Amino acid sequence: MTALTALPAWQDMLAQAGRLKSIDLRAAFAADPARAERYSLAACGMLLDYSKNRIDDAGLASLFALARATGVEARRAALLGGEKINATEGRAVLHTALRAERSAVVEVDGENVVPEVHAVLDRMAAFADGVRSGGWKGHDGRAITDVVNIGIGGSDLGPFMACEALRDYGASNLRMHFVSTVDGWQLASVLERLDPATTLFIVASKTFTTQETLTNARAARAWLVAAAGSEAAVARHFVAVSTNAEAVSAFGIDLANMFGFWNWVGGRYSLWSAIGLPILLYIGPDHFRALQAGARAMDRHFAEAPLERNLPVILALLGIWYINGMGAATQLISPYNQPLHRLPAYLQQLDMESNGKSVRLDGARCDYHTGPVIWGEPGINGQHAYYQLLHQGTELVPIDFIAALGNPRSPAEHHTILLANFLAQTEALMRGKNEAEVRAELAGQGIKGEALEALVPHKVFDGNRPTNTLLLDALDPATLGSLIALYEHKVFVQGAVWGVNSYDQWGVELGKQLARTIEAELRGDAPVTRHDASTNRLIEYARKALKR
Ligand code: G6Q
Repeated sequence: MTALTALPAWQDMLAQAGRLKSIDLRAAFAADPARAERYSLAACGMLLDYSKNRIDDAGLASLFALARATGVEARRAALLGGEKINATEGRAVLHTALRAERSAVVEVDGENVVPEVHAVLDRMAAFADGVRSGGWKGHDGRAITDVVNIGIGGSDLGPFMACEALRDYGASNLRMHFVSTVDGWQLASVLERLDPATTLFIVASKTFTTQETLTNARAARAWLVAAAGSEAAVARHFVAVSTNAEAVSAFGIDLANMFGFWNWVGGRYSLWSAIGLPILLYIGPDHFRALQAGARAMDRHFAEAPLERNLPVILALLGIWYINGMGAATQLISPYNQPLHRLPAYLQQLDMESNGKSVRLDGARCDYHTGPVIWGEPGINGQHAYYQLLHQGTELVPIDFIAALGNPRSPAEHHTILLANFLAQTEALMRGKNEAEVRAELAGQGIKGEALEALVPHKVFDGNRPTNTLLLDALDPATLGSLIALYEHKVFVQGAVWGVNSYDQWGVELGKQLARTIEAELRGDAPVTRHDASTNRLIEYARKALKR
């Protein structure tokens, strides 16, 4: 037994979940007219209705008791106080300091980091003003029309997601592009549409050693220099975002064009830092500040609201309820607003890289499940694709339904249909359709006898499929900031209960190490023998194609 599974609070939570696994939610709503109100919570420009979950007061109480027994509150204080809670890397975890007010004090090793955070933000804002107004000129004196962010993982997903989500706030004179993969197809397909003289590249890499990013950055620089006819053009068309000034300099980017951040910013938590430069360029400094203010509001809510009225805590505990108490292996993120189409991918990294761990901070192996598989697409497309499984499949899939009420660019005709579907799905998943209802419906269609009986089992919906409904007042910078921070803190709380380090990612290292060896073998001619038979053979097979 680990320190977690030995806890009476853990055992109690499991027992409660066992009791509520087969709750009849329809009956629960009928018996308690206040259920929806009691299990709803509004804060930071959003309403969470979590009443369509397999919960009751005693079940929830067991979850809050578990959070207290696992020291979530003390760990939250350690996170927000700048303690080095990323123990395996000896680092503080301070994305909250990146959005702290100018007057705030957040210390790392006895030093207040807030002034340097704001110094970089001010430089970013000044740079963005220049690019957005056309004051920053390309090498031939023309203004920038296209910005290409070259980065991967945490240096891509957040900025890409936020720029898409906030398209309604984007500068009309700037087009944003994101190049992440080392598949040269992606860079080529972006560059073929661009004019080098009006293109700005942001090379975004915390370490500035990431192979994919540097390979793309070198290719982009060669493309620019070939077109401009001079290396001097690099200074007008390349900026870097990194913690590694030496490597930025060695790459040939003037440090005057570098925006820094710090090792206490994790990649997947970095969009608030200089990694957010594409967002700031696109939506402008004021909207970027609003994005940060929204996150800060959620930070405050997370820090101050009692656990029982705390949005990230509730979302986190409901996740644990299904993963550990009811055997769910996945969590679907179902945003209905099209601009949120990259949110599932963003949350996939945030959650899976943070809590996809099987060893506890104390070094013991987890004897319980941790982070789920996060997946998703815009929900309305999902309805016409995989929702079949959600309604009638054998897997239990908890779902977060997310929609913004305000949607100025979508005509009322469209938005009403969108919201009707959004609301209908959570109702359908909760209430299902029982045999009696199916029989009555079929009879009403004139079907009877054997034909009716044969159809009945196929048309039954079990219901009791759990969903959270998150209604955003609007899809604006502040609410998006709050939404992102909500999930950041949700992931934190789950990691705290599970006792894992949510802030390292050693699991991405092994593949990178092996790729270096294989790259050399693909380029060479010697027989490949050092791997297993499968890998040896596949390398030689691929090598033949590369050499053709
Ligand atoms: C995020 C991860 C990872 C990282 C990328 C890019 O938490 O650490 O996704 O962001 O590997 O790393 P660089 O920014 O160093 O290029």
